[in-house]
Amino acid sequence: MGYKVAVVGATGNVGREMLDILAERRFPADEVVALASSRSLGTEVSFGDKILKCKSLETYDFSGVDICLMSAGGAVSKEWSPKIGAAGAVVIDNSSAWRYDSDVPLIVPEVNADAIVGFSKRNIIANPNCSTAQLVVALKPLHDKARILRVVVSTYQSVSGAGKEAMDELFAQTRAIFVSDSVETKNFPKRIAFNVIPEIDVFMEDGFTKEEWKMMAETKKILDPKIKLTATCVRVPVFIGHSEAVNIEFENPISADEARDILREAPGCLVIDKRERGGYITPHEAAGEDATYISRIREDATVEHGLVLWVVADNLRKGAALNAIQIAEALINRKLIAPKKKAA
Ligand code: 11C
Repeated sequence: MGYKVAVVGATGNVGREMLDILAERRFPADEVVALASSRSLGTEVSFGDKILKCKSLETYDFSGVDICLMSAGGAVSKEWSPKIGAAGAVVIDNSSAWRYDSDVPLIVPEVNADAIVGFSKRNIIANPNCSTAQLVVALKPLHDKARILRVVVSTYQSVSGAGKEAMDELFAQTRAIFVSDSVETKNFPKRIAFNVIPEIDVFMEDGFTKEEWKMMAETKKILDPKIKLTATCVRVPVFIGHSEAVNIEFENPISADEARDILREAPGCLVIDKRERGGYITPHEAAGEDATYISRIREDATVEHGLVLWVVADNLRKGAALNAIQIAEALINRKLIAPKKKAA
């Protein structure tokens, strides 16, 4: 007997990716249900070679659902995740609604799969922000080897992180500039085509943005509360794939060669680091892939024990949908969940 899986937010960038990945990985599901708001009732989405018609989240009976993959934003998750969890489904939530709740584990399976056991308090597990997920996959094996003290990260984040309409806006602005039409700005604070914008999510009192704060808070929760991290998050005119320039200070010595060898063996990581023209990965090459790519590994001689890396991943996959499904697989592999008996 397989699982009954509901995907909430099935018409969005991440929801569609969740359906694709469930099919690609042959997730052990007997039934997959696509759910969205009542506005999208009947909208068709693909699941492998099948087409699913979206049902309404508001009227759906979750009592037979085993796993609910949720990617419908923070407000929907705040309202619905506790109700779905109380109905007996384990909710794996992609929003920021529950990430910082001490009763909700925040999981990147390659890094802290053991923390998953804490899910039973609320029946909710949180998926991190996309820029954090790829970062901690790269940091974890280096932390195990040489203890990270401080990280300085600058991100180059694709527009798909801001949703489908933001992707359309980049396309429309690029086209408008080519045909000398007027450029409209709706989803971003400034023009994104042929530009970069150092503002993702809202500003906080200290001048950092919420995206920058999330990277700090989530790295502490997932990896180690002692790690100091400061981030500058920047939106770039790339459709899919987040890139990060990461400067790391360690307590103990670690050479670039050692780091390269460790990362080559590390789960989820793929090292492409040739130290020659084009011998690194760009987001264009990471799009559609599952790995977190690590390139440009070098020693930072300005501190006692320092390294600099370039980290790239598909933000919709490892940064969101893939990580959520890996969490579901971890629940199954650890026998923390079993399919409910379904009415005949
Ligand atoms: C972006 N990282 O690229 C954001 C999207 O907290 O899950 C994901 C926001 C989140 O805009």
